[in-house]
Amino acid sequence: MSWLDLGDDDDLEFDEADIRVRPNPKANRPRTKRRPAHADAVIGRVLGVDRGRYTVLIDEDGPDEHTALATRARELRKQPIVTGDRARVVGDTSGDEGTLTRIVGIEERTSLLRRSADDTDQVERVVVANADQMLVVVAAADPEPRPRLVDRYLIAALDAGIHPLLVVTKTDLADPTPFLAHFEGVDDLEIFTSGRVQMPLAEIGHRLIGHSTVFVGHSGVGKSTLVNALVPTADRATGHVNEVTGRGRHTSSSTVSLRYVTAEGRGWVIDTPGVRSFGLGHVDPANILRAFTDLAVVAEECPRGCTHLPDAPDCALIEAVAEGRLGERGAARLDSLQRLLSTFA
Ligand SMILES: Nc1nc2c(ncn2[C@@H]2O[C@H](COP(=O)(O)OP(=O)(O)O)[C@@H](O)[C@H]2O)c(=O)[nH]1
Ligand SMILES: [Mg+2]
Repeated sequence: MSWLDLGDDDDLEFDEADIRVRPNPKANRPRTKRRPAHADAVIGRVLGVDRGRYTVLIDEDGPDEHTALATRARELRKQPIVTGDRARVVGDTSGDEGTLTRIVGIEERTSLLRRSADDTDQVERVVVANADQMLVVVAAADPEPRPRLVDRYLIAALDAGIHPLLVVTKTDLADPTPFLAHFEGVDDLEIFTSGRVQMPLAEIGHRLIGHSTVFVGHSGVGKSTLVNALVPTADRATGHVNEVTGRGRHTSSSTVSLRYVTAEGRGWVIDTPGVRSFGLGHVDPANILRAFTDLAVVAEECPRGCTHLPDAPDCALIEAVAEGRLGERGAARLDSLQRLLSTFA
């Protein structure tokens, strides 16, 4: 493997590949680090990380734009550096073969997408930095769509201040309508559908311009297939889902930033490996209800401090469902919400 190869390492599971850090007491705020005295440092965008080596884009949009391979300075200790970070690098930033530059710090982040292994686990894993959009990718079939996993992504996005979008792939295999009914009441959620012969590339592409969009979703849903169609030079590995383990084989296991370019403008696309779970142990429970915009409106009538759990007295949500005002879908949505909330109770 060449130095500049970001490498799709098939053996590396995402859970091992990404970075563990201590819980962040200021849960919603991206962390800042003191700025070391490296006056000669230049800023590079971290495009990807592979076994302790970072590929950084130097002189972004400038006349000398190029990538360089970087290592991290020891003084950074365990501070996570992830795809999307704006790194301060020193030393040989030429990117010439055999050179290695050094990351000495990270610029303040505008956002930080995190997840935990499960909802009770406070140890968080950093997925991507500085994204302002999240494209949640879910397949109409193969693998079966899981509304609750999508709920989780939406919550994580809202919690991180990232605008979510949803695309349902593999509509050639199954009708996405029953699955989409789950999200009917969610305000402002733009939804795309995509199939083998008809991918909404222009529509999704239009949304990518001027943004940094992280593609998330279960392994095998078609994230990398979409990325390859949007960014023809991407060459991301795509593959099949193992029927037994549900894990992708020969699929992309690293998180990589790729540039989306059209005559209309440009943006950044971040392809991530699939995860089976997306724990919300780091999320402020108050942000969970926010992801259920349809229910949040009704919950305004709840008593102060209402838990919305099945035993909550005078809960406006429970009453509305009991009176049939929210329909079957509303009942299912409340069930989803309660399952999520109960893990935090
Ligand atoms: N039938 C069908 N298969 C698809 C579609 N999109 C992707 N696939 C297939 O699904 C498998 C997994 O795709 P991949 O892009 O690797 O998924 P990822 O793990 O989310 O990146 C590959 O075999 C793709 O060819 C689609 O719209 N329809
Ligand atoms: Mg992939």
